[in-house]
Parts: sequence; C-alpha cells; structure tokens
Amino acid sequence: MKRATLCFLIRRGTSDTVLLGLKKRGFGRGKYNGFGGKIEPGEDARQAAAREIAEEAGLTVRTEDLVPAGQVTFFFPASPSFDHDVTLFVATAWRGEPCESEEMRPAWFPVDGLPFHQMWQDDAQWLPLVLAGRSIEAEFAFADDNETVTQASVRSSP
Ligand code: 6U4
Repeated sequence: MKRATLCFLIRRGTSDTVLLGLKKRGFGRGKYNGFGGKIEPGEDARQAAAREIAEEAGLTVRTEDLVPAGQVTFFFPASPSFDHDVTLFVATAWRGEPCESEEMRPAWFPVDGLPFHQMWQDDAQWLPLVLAGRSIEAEFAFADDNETVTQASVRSSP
C-alpha cells in the first residue's frame, strides 16, 4: 500500500476558495485534486506534504501550518499497485503565488463550486466535509475501470 499525502490550501474570504491542481501527468491525469504525492523514505507526512506543495504549486508552507484533516484509503482491486493510504491536510497560511509546474496547473475554486465532474468520483463524498473543517476517516473501493466507486465508507468528526 502506497502512503501518500493530499493537501488543500484554503483562502478565507467573504466566500472561501480552495486551490486545486489539474494533474498533467501520471496517476489521476486530467483530474483536479489537492497537492500531494508519495511519502518518501525518511519523511513524515507533514514534510512530504510541504515538499509536494513546493514542487507542484511553487508555494512554501511551514509544516506547523499543515492542519491534519484525517485519512482516506483507496482500494483498486483491479490494480492493487494503485492502492493508496492518504494523509489529508488543510492549510490557510503559505508564502508565494501559485505557479504551474510540470505536474500540476493550479486554479482557485469556490468551496461551494468544486469541479466534481473533473475530479475523482470519491471526492464529492468527503472533500466538502474537509473544506468545512471536519476531520474524516474514509475508505473507497473502485470498479475494474479504476474510476467508478463501488464501495464507500466515510466517518467524520468535528
Ligand atoms: P509523485 O512523484 O509522488 O508526485 P504521483 O504521480 O503524483 O507521484 P502518487 O501516487 O505519488 O502519484 O500520488 C497520487 C496522488 O493522488 C496522491 O496525492 C493521492 C491522490 N489520490 C490517489 N487516489 C485518489 C482518489 N481516488 N481520490 C483522490 N485522490 C487520490 O482525491
């Protein structure tokens, strides 16, 4: 099981917005998602998340500004090598302006106007909870197309 991170940068305002990145290559290509990736040997989840945010969006986030938002496990029975155990974070403080990388094209979205038609199918079931400040424990399994959710379990706490 791969261990990975996913982080959502939230800009508070009269209406909150969240920074997502359009994945340009690799796993999840063509989908908007938070910033993150594999936890490398010797890193903890916070360090991995801060590194991925720098690499993928060109932003500097202090590890202490990454607020834990729970854990999601994704099972792909048709391709078990895709299975991911993902540690979630949100952050409202960072330095710099988002810039496009080889991997991601960043864009801001209203938290009540997320591009679900261009995201992983599971996101609609848990991302609004995380963006509302809740912490979640969730599991999803996918059909043979590695896209369609066949089983879902989401528990959330304040
Ligand atoms: P690196 O080189 O580490 O950036 P990358 O190609 O980005 O590799 P990986 O496996 O490290 O891929 O990270 C995949 C990212 O996709 C992680 O942030 C977790 C996330 N992810 C995987 N399945 C997901 C799903 N069903 N829904 C979702 N995010 C998912 O919202």
